[in-house]
Amino acid sequence: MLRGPAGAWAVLGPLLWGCGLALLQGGMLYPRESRSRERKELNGLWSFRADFSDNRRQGFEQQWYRAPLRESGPTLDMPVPSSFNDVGQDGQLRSFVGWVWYEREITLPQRWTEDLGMRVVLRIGSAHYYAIVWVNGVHVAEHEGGHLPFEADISKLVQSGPLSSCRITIAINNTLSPHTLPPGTILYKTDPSMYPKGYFVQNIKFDFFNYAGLHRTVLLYTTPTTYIDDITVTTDMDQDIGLVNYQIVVQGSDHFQLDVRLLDEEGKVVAKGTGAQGLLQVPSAHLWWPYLMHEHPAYLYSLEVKLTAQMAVGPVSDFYTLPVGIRTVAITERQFLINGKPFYFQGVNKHEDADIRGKGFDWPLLVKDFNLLRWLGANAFRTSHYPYAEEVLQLCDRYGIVVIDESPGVGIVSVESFSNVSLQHHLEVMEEMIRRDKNHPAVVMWSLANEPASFLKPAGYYFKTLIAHTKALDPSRPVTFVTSTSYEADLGAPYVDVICVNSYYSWYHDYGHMEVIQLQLATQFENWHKAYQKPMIQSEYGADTIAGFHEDPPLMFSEEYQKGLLEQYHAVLDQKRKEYVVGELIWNFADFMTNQSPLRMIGNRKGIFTRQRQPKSAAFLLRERYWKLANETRYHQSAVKSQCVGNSLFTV
Ligand code: GCB
Repeated sequence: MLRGPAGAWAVLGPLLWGCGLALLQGGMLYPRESRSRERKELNGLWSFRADFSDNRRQGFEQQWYRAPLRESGPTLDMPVPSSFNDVGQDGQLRSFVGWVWYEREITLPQRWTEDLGMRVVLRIGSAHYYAIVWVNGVHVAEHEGGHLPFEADISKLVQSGPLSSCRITIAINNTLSPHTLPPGTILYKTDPSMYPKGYFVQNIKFDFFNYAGLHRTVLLYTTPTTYIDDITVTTDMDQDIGLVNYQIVVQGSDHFQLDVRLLDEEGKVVAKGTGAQGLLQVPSAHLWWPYLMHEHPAYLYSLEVKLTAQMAVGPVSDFYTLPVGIRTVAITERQFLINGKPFYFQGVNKHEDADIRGKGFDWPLLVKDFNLLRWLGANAFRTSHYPYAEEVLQLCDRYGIVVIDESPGVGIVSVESFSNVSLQHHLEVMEEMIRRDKNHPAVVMWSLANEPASFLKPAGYYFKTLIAHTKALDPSRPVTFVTSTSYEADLGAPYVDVICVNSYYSWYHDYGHMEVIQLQLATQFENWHKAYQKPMIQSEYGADTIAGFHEDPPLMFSEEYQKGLLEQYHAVLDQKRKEYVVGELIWNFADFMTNQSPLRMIGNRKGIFTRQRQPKSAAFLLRERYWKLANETRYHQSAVKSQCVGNSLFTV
């Protein structure tokens, strides 16, 4: 990828990817059922206990993992997936900082504990922030980072003797430090006239509530002991021939055979291959197009991988099927190209956030959000400010919603958070994130951070190193970070492919003066473009709005003000998108919870939908705009018509 015509990338991409792949050790394939694989979700009620002891270490001192948690003291019922903060009535638990303990007793199918040819894996989708895991009191895994999955092979443990049940204990700590992602600090308040002994608070420099707990599915899955560990797919086009490069990593044996088939949506085999790597050619390929860019967006093929190995016990097979979208991504000085055509990000920033469940994964909420996105005519979002659940990206693949996939690098504002210790962790997080998300056609760009203090001296080296590493891991996608530093002072900007800028004109300054927005925004774009000649995205803009507040003439916090502010931005975006601006992402899709502060009225209210997903007036404004934008571009026409008829949403 990167600068220059898509054609150059067609030649270099597959070769470069080969180099990148070598850097990633071990796979993190999404656990799918197949003829050789089973899965057992452990969602539901877990036992829970927060360690309120002064040093928060009583659980370790008393080894709560050695016996059922209820024997250590009183426990609560805690739903998984969910944040623990908002499900109860206890204010102290809502703002708890330290170790919490989760436990679940499960029964395993007899075969799983007896068949030594079977591998049993415990997978935790997300535990915020640091997690330690024991099975029947035996330590099996530790993981740092709240937004990416981790696994433990527990076969030996569960197959070591007759077992009727199995106890999983997970201790999770939500304490942040200057070196975690996101960073945070613990502040001890020592004035005895104001605070009790040992009083502390956690300070954060990001604008969302630090929800914690088991936020995504916890599950067990099986594979044979010789198994498909990882698959990497990159795609390209040569005329109308789709090119699918694949690389497969097998664990458990060096002697195996791999058979690969690519099936279209009708189930017809369109290409076949053998071996651990290869190039599949698909004549007259259906491309993966974004929503509203084609009458059949989001076309997905299925890559069926079959592994056969000769083991002492006889032949063993493993099967895994990966959805594959054939598409290309490239940029020029002024454009973001998908399949060689200019793509305009008309979308939103989101959060994983909702009433009661906090950041807990929830299918109804997810489906509602995707219905709203399509109702809006949005074709893209940024996973502000951390990687979202894998199921979210799967729906993006299926619906053609393009994703800027962001790491949890939010709130990097102190010199300490640019240190080598922090950089090392950030490099590892990018490895985990790319390992998990590399095969999603919807993901078209990596974002490394949001609004870091990129004017600080160490920021130049930090971002140069981080971006180089990310590109080495995945040369097939552009890389960015989202800035709010001025174009003259930003030391990381020289290294990004696309300039993403957040600005809040007439919100965080010039309060109420919407008349200055157009001048200030035009100046912002022109300065950045003159300095860098790179495509630009307005990655945030917006205004807090309390649904139901009306003021005419518009006043801040009213629905009229939000609409008015957006319209001022749109006037400039409409000029600059004809030049080098390639996208606009509203802040925010929906209202969300934050820390308490006099600047936040029960959370951030910049949503165009409320936290309960009801529209404010601005949602209708954006909807009109996005459908108009889709309508404007010629090659959109038939797509828009068919979407409109299909969804009965819009009359052309
Ligand atoms: C920003 C941040 C975002 C905040 C938003 C706001 O620049 O990137 O996390 O929530 O502004 O509303 O202040």
